[in-house]
Amino acid sequence: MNARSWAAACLAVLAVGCADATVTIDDAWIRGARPGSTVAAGYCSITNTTTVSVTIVEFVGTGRVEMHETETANGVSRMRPLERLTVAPGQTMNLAPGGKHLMLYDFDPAVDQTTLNAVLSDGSSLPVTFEVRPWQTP
Ligand SMILES: [Cu+2]
Repeated sequence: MNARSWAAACLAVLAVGCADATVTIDDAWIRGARPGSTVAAGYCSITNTTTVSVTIVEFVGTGRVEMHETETANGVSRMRPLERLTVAPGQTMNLAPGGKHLMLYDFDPAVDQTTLNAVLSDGSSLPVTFEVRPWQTP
């Protein structure tokens, strides 16, 4: 890349926010709340496109959002909160049923998509649109 196109690329990155240059978040979906509940779970794939570790410190949405991990010990599975999600250089972290996930409290069951902002440890954030699927989705 020559100097001019490099400068143009940097400007493009600045224009859309630095977070776009550090992680990409794909396949973002939410298993909707059960009838009568306002708690939902969110899943996505987080890919670190850089050569250093990238850490997500929180997801921010309209309700309270926590990062959790499901662990099974002695046949009993329980969830524990995670302070951060750190993705190694070039790696993809999958948030999926039975493992790491987002927990959305005060979730509006009527919406069919919602946007959460992934906040990185450097203070930048990345908006991610989550598609809401029925609560029975496996
Ligand atoms: Cu949970």
